[in-house]
Amino acid sequence: MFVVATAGHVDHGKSTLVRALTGMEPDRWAEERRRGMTIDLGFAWTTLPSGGTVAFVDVPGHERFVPNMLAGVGPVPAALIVVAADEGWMPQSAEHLAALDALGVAYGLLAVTRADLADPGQATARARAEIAATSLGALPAVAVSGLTGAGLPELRSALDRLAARVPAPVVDDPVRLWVDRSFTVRGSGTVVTGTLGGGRLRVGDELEVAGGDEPVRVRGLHSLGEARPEVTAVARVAVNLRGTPRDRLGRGDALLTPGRFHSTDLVDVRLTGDPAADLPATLTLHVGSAAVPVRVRPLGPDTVRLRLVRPLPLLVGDRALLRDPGRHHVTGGVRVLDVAPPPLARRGAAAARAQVLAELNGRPDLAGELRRRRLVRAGTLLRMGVPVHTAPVAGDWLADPAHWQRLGEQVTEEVARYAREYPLEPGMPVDALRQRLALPDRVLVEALVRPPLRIHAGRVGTASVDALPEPVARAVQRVRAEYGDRPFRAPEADRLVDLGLGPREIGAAVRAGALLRLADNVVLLPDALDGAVRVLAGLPQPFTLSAARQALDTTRRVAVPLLELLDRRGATRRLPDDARIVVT
Ligand SMILES: Nc1nc2c(ncn2[C@@H]2O[C@H](COP(=O)(O)OP(=O)(O)OP(=O)(O)O)[C@@H](O)[C@H]2O)c(=O)[nH]1
Ligand SMILES: [Mg+2]
Repeated sequence: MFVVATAGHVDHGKSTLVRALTGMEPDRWAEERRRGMTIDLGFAWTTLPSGGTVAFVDVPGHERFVPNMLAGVGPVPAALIVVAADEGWMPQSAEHLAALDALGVAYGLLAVTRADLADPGQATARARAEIAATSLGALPAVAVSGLTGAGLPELRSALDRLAARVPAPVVDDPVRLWVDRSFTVRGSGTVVTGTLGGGRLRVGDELEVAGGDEPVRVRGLHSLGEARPEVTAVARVAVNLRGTPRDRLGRGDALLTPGRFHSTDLVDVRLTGDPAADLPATLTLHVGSAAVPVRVRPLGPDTVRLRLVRPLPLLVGDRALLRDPGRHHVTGGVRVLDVAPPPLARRGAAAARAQVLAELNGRPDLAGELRRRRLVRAGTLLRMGVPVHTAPVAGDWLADPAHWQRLGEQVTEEVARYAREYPLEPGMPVDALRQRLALPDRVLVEALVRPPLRIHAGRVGTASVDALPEPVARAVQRVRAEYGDRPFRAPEADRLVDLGLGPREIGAAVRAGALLRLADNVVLLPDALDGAVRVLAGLPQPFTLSAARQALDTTRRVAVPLLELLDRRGATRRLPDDARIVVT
């Protein structure tokens, strides 16, 4: 289906033309028919000579109803610009064209109506000149009369040619259906309508409502007045929703593919067209069928930050427009550059941000996003509209390659520094390392630890036992063989010498997590700590040093530093009378 929105000044014959082409009444309301004026959007469709279908979104031309007009054209990729031969170019001809230009609409057709009342030549020439300067470029023009029907066959053929030029939508895209109308049908519940610009909808689909937290389910679909099991973009569609309260949804809301959009109230954008130097501080942002007041903070020469009064599901690259409702004036177009911009708290942050934005063009750019965000979840980028085609470094985390390499180097440095500061400990706790590197997720630490580093019992050590120099590994094995059944007896100093375990060898074994150093020349096997806690927990609490020594079957030389280490680890607590308890 080809969807086209009308545009043009009040009374120039838009609805008459749609009626003449389709035989349907676009002015749905009695008040519209009584006043002979379109107030809100109208919908009609017909078959073209090629056999294809064209659906019209007919908009009001009166200046008071420009917001309604914008809700209609927002999601529509093509425009039928209507100018009356007898009246020529008028203020809302210009304002509607400015809106189409701001939204970047690139496909259109000019219909010069009421050609039975005046020669269409002058109106055509002026309109074509005005339009040529916009995103629509040079447009084909057809002179018509809605009254006599003159020119309608030519217009139908021109619509066919236009439909053939409009690029095919991406049907795998996630759905973002901007609601332009909602009503209730007795017995069926809530129905919303909109122009489906990409993706497909099926009966039974689960969708999200932007800003809502409960999913909704598609109970039925209609397109062109018929029930359908599935509707593929581009299409006008009516969606019957299950379990949705009637007043929950209205114009400006959006139905979304779950998990694919993130609603944001802060965006950095580029102004398109001729941005005024003195932009008002508050304007209305029109995007899709939504209209939301925004506060404008200028950043660079053509970039601003917008704070929305209510969040919208926006993507990088979205086109939107800013309008000054007080002055009835389209201020300009915007292209969304960033939907999750950093706060500007520090001095100079705004100027630095302006420099970053100067480099952005609104085309989703994975490498650039990674460079700026350094670490980001794949799902977060997807919800910004940035396609992800690189493998995550851990979990669903993506990393800027240079940053990731720096982090890897920092891991080595931090673990070595920790080993120097706490030589008695078998490595740096993973969480301490995570905090030190300010990493948001533990899986990132785990992915950054590479041989010869390894994680053992929640700590990152500089080497594994296997990586110990051969003589040291052998000496550790012998300690294990000799002391395995007396885990709290430490080898005496001369026995350590016999085993070849001098201070350097012990240091290496400790860093590898193969030995636990309690004091100079006092080492135990690393699992002794847990064993000691188990034994001590079996004592009547609190217990004295002497009771602990006996229970552990060891000497003061081991018991004193062992208990002190357990105190530091929080496994035991020393009471004022020097007795201790096991902390459970
Ligand atoms: N003679 C003549 N009259 C026309 C033609 N097209 C529209 N009209 C008349 O012009 C008036 C306005 O037509 P509409 O179709 O309502 O105009 P519109 O552009 O839809 O107006 P809004 O929706 O209010 O912006 C009506 O009285 C129509 O009968 C035409 O081709 N020839
Ligand atoms: Mg009308």
